[in-house]
Amino acid sequence: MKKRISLTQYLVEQQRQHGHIPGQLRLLIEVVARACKRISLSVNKGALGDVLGSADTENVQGEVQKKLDVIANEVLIEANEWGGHLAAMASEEMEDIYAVPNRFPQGEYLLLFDPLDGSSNIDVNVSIGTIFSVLKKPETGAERREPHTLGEADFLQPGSAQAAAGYCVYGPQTTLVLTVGDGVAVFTLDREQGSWTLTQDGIRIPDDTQEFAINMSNKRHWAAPVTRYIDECLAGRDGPRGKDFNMRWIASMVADVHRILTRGGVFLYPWDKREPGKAGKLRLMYEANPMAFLIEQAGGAATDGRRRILDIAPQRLHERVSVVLGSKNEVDRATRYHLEADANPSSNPLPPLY
Ligand code: P6P
Repeated sequence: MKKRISLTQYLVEQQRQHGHIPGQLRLLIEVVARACKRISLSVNKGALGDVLGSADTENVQGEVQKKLDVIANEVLIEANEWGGHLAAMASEEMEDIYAVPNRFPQGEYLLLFDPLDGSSNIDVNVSIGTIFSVLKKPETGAERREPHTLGEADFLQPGSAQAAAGYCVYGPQTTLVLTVGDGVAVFTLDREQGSWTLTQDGIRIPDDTQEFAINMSNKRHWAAPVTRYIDECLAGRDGPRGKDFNMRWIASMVADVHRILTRGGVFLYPWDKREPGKAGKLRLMYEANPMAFLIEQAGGAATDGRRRILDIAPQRLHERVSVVLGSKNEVDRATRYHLEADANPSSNPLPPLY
């Protein structure tokens, strides 16, 4: 019987080998993992737990919240606010940052999350998930004189500054996927033990793929480089790509990204003409950045069609971004098509660089 390694043992051994996981970060990751276990219990109850349907409230994005969106957000806040590892949190479901209350000790980290991504799939029993990103609280000279009042600006760090990132997929299995900057590891929830068990480590995404993920119903709204890239995939072996492609679209980013981490592929959620002032649908800070960190740590690539996602300097906490991520050679090709179109603006009025 192969010895199973727990999440805690993995984190301790990673710290011994690479020194990337100080005590507060290890505690943070373990607390988030415990919160995901708690969320999984609510998700798995479904109709038996009165957790389906709408909460009849709206979030900062103007989206109607599902009951489970609100539950997952509360679970993450309550689990993380008292431990002394965090200074503040930010969530897709909350307009402003949540500073750790004064009655608790402040820690060195900032936690950002989409508590329940893909919630349109909740009521139809399709995989959904929690996405999280960890940043260091910025050092400020003021801290030496008086406690620094944390604000949104403290969160506005590029994705390359992340100390850790991960997601939990609530699907046929409940899996936690994590990186602290030394590769990508997968933990499966052992419901009998109630523990996270390492089931994959050192994930590698193939550089090439024959599978793309995009919401095809938006095709008429895309910019030309996206249309060019997808049309070539659809042309198959008789077209310029010389091979057939398959398509998958789960409409849960965590599920689509998990498939890509597991077997390769390319995921696109690009800018489109419906709302020209909006860079894309997905949020930079707590969707694109953590997923880009994971994808790059697994040997893949992630851009906004032009720039490396992790290099983007955020301007607002809830800002949106176009996303092209997955198998490196496909992301490079789609990105090249955008840059070629930029070089010939007459060929296609592209969105301004955000
Ligand atoms: P569409 C879920 O709402 C989400 O934010 C991502 O998880 C997912 O990839 C995308 O939106 C799905 O968008 O337009 O297909 O419903």
